[in-house]
Amino acid sequence: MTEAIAQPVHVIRRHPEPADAGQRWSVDAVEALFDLPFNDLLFQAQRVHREHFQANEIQLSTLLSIKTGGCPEDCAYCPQSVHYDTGVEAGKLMEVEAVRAAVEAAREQGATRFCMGAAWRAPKDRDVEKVAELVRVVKDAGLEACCTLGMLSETQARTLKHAGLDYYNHNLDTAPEAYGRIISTRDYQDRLDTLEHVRSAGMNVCSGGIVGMGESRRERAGLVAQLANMEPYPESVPINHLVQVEGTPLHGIEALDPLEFVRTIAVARVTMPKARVRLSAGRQQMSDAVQALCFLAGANSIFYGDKLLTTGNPDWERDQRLFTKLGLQAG
Ligand code: SAM
Ligand code: DTB
Ligand code: SF4
Repeated sequence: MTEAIAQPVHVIRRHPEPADAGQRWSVDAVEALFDLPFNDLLFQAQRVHREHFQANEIQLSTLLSIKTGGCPEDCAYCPQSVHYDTGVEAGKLMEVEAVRAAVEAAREQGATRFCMGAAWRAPKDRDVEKVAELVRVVKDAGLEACCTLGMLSETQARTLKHAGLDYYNHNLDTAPEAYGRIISTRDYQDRLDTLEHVRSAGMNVCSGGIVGMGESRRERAGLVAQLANMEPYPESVPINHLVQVEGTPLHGIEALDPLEFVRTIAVARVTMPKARVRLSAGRQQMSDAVQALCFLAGANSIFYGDKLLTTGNPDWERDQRLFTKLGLQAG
């Protein structure tokens, strides 16, 4: 028997040990989780998952792009940036009644959270006032409300909280050392500042990243360590698989091994035991088997509905069939 196999599954500890260091994960410790034998990692993740959640329950969030395209940022993965020719047309902020109809449809299909995304670098104050009205529409329908609008000031975060916004999504996207290869128009600290404003306004934080952008395993570990070391770590952690869109700089790069994606989910689950880990973008390109492994690895939330922001997502019939096959229940 090799030494790696002989090790018990619980040998990976938080580092440095112990005292108040309980909340900190070194990149080395996170990378060591990634390096575990696959079965040991999944066993550990599944055990952590069952300690904190109903094993077969999954949370459903529906996305709506309320303001599409024309974004001045240069995020190399994104079809909505003005820097790339992807065929996505720039639109205006959606009207209240059209949003209300989408919220109703999502509720009828079983979603419990409605997430509104806008292709802004940062909203203007008058944009935030209009979005606050949309948040009230979501809350009146009895759903949890989430927004992702770009960078927020402290005042803007308070305005959205006051309107009833439950979650704000703002992703770190990748590890600090990989970030400069992906985005040049804002820096990592800007993202951390927005998350701080969201937190201090009293909202739940939704923050995660994208994998499959050509990053190394060490960099994936770096992203997870950044998230897990936030105090407190995010309530909701979307793990996106890059959707390669023609016209973006990342189109055509080598695809990530699906099992490495599953490992990323498992490592997020182990390091952030109480977070909702969301199997986010990329499901349309994934087999049922890979998605099943992601759920086994501790993912317990998905985007539900046939569209993400500008790209496709499995339609609800396909998802309902998957839930039936796996015995998963919406919660
Ligand atoms: N414009 C705002 C911002 O970037 O903060 C909010 C909307 S932006 C589209 C939200 C997130 O979607 C990004 O941070 C990124 O993580 C994710 N995303 C965008 N394009 C993607 C793609 N092609 N594949 C996977 N995730 C993507
Ligand atoms: C998140 O982490 N992923 C979602 C949501 N938050 C806003 C967005 C995925 C976008 C995928 C590409 C597109 O559809 O444009
Ligand atoms: Fe703009 Fe957001 Fe896309 Fe970046 S991810 S280009 S900020 S819409």
